[in-house]
Amino acid sequence: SSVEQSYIMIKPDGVQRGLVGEIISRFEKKGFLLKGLKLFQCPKDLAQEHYKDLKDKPFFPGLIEYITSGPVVCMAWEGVGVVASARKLIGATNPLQAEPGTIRGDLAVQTGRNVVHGSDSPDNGKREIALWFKEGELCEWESVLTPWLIE
Ligand code: YYY
Ligand code: MG
Repeated sequence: SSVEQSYIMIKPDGVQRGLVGEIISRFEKKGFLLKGLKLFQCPKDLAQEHYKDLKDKPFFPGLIEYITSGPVVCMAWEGVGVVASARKLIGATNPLQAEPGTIRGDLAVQTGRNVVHGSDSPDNGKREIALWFKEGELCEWESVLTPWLIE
């Protein structure tokens, strides 16, 4: 795998339930690099653009209502293979099917309240980070831990 970026978002239920620190910790502890972070009330048009591939699904209106129902935590995480790895850390879309040890498996019950989003491909990682963050909101920095994580 190569160095990639993934857009990870704590959804309004994760914020309301006080799971922000817990969820951020999972990505920090794994060893990924945080490049962007903000608390954000998402406007409807942005939610619709983010989930545009799902616009014909019956659950789409409810999904948009849920995502815009309160603040979300927007994050850009970088690392070797971060996109697929983050999807594994997050777990299956339906939390009842998500393995214990995953975020959804440990912390959520229903698909429509599954606490966190993660990009499904490196291209979508780029697209989503560009969609949710403005110029200047990402930080270019190096962690002193990198040599202890990457050979
Ligand atoms: O990438 P992931 O979040 O695991 O699932 P997607 O298939 O991309 O769907 C995005 C989002 O839509 C999902 O996290 C919850 C919601 N959703 C739903 O409410 N009901 C479904 N049957 C499928 C998805
Ligand atoms: Mg998805």
